[in-house]
Amino acid sequence: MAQSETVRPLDVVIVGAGLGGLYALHKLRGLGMTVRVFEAGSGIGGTWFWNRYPGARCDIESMEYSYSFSDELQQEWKWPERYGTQPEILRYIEHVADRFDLRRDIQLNTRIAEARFDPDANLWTLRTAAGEAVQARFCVMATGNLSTPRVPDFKGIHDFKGDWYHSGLWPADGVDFTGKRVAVVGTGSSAIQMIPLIAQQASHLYVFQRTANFSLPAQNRPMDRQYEQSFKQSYPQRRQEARQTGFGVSGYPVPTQSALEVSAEERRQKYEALWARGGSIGFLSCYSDFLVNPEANETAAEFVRDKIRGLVRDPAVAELLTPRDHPIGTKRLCLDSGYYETYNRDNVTLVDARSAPIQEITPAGIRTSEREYAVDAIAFATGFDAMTGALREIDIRVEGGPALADSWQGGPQTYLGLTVPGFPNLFIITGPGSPGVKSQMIHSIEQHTDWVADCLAHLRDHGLSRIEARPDAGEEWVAHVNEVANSTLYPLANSWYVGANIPGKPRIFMPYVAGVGVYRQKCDQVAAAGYEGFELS
Ligand code: N01
Repeated sequence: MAQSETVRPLDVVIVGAGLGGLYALHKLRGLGMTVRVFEAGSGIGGTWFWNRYPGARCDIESMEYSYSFSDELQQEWKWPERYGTQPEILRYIEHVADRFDLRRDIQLNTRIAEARFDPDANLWTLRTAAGEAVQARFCVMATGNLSTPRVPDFKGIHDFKGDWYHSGLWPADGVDFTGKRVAVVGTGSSAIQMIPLIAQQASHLYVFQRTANFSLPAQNRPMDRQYEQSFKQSYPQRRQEARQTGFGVSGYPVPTQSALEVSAEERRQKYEALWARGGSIGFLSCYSDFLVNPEANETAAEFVRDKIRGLVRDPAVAELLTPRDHPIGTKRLCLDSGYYETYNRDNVTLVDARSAPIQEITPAGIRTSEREYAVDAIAFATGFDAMTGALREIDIRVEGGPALADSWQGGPQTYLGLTVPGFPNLFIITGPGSPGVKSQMIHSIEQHTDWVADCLAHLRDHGLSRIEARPDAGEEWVAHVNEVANSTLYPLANSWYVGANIPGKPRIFMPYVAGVGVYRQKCDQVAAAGYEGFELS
């Protein structure tokens, strides 16, 4: 049900019905605002709707990776495992939508193609790909950071006689690889999760690895009910604690000790304990200089390399799987369940796509510069046009002005990662320039949305209808984001954080990595100072 332009404008239009869009709908509706959500997919859930590949699972523990806004919700929901699987998280999201009666304001199967701001009327008009229009005073982009899947532009892909898939566009009914010769292209988080499971079905699995990645054991297990109960009892303190951390996860305070202050034996014991505990946040939060000092970082990198050598029987395969081109943690750390051990199977071959790159897809399979691999199916786990892809796909502009995509040619320009100078009344949830992707996402979604809601309530209470980030505030913020990133090891990695996986994308480190606690303080200070850095009218 789209509105015609003559219908009374909404207060807020939200693009995207993932975890971000759903919470924004709930929160803004709670302020008495008229809100409508447009979602391209045929169902809600965003990331968890699209990424249905085998083994898809969250890498943050379920007890943390959940909404905190309703204590009833977090008390009543029962997570069956330590880490949520894709179907389980989607079931949770569906439950939230029903429990808070969200569906009546969500329009599915509707891709937003265009957003125009009329500076005289202070109104956004959004147009769907089907040409319908809706008007709203404010627009919230909850379009996600990993929502524009990227299949490399391989020659011959359309002539491939078998079936091919992308991890982020996986068929809802699943894929049966039993008895098939399968290729997985990529060795990022998605590939590392799907490879052990596909290996169990395929007659032969070829993994095309261009860059070896660090992966840590998830140590997944059924939920310990006593642990769950004690977690639920301490939720208020846990959530509060998470807000002051680096990554938005409780139990991992900002570290103060240097890795180089302690003996090699003490470090090794700590890394062993973290390995046994499972998860990535423990490593990322273990020492103050882990992500800052190459020497400190190398101690952990070498520990993990040793583990790889211990897990993979064939020394040549182990060597190929050993990452050496980036400090550990500067690319998203992968979590796995039996990833390295999978290479001990007779039906699995690791293909070095660095020394012999993929040249083309043939009707029968994949040809590298060395030889052709005949396969029946290809799973591309080749990532996303991250952080800016979904926003750039929408033609967003102020009437008569440049498109957002054009004004971001040199990299995303935001103020606080929440707003864009030159684009009034537009908000982004977990956007570039915010800590979103470097945090427990639901934590950041809630913090960003709460900030936006407070801002809209402030405007309403003061009889204002427009907010716009000042250009100088945006420039200072982007410089600050870069300065913080450049004081760390993050920019050394060719990651999607710097857009390295998209040819031609400017190399800018996009997330804000001062930690969610510091970021929250900055956002709160801006609001407390009467929305410093913004023009309000
Ligand atoms: O994508 P990626 P992803 N030839 O960009 C390779 C989140 N996530 O979908 O490194 C050969 O990390 C590419 O190689 P290289 C998480 O934040 C979370 O796996 O560019 N290979 C790389 O190996 C994650 O970081 C979870 O040399 C090519 C891979 O494809 C983010 O999503 C699970 C190639 C892409 O890796 C993205 O992860 C899944 C080519 N032409 C995802 N082009 C959890 O919560 C690309 N590659 C656990």
